[in-house]
Amino acid sequence: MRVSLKKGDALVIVDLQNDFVPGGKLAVPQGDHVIRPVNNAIRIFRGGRLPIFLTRDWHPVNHSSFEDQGGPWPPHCVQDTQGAAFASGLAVPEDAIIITKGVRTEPDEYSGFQGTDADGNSLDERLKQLNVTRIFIGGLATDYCVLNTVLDGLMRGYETYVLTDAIRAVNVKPDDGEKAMERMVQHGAEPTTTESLGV
Ligand code: VGL
Ligand code: ZN
Repeated sequence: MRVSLKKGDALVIVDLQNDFVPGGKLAVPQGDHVIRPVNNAIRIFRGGRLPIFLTRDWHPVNHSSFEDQGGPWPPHCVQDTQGAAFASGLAVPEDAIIITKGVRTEPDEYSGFQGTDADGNSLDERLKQLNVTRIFIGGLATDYCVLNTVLDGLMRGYETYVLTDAIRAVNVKPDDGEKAMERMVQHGAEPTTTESLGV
């Protein structure tokens, strides 16, 4: 089914950073496969002069989610390292709004709605300033930051679309990604693909 983009729509790309793609510290299997569809979505949103948000995981070296601090993950996305930079090949628009999260030692922040822009505005504040009512979400990882960003978006009343060709799961348990997708849909998310988008 085609989705016609219009004023009030925004693209939100979650944590598409070097450490989450193969070769990175916390590589999501096939995480690099989302770069092409995400770039496709970026091109379409740019064509429609619609806002583009990029969230990033941006941890201090002693973040509470790291194994050496008793957390579940190997150290990843440490502030100002190459691993925390946006994935090579991602077509980051100059005017993209960067939302940074996980900056404090704790707690863990899986949702883009817990992050802020360079001026300290939250994602929700920025979306409201731009009169956004529908958000289109892609990025990494399906079973963590994408899941939590989508659920928060729905809870805050945004019509929320999941770009299924532009997400991949960590799958600590093999069906985590599938279960995350089911949860998002149960809460009202609408699955679509970058190929279905047009302005
Ligand atoms: C993420 C694990 C730890 C994510 C971030 O972006 O999905 N996952 N930190
Ligand atoms: Zn993290």
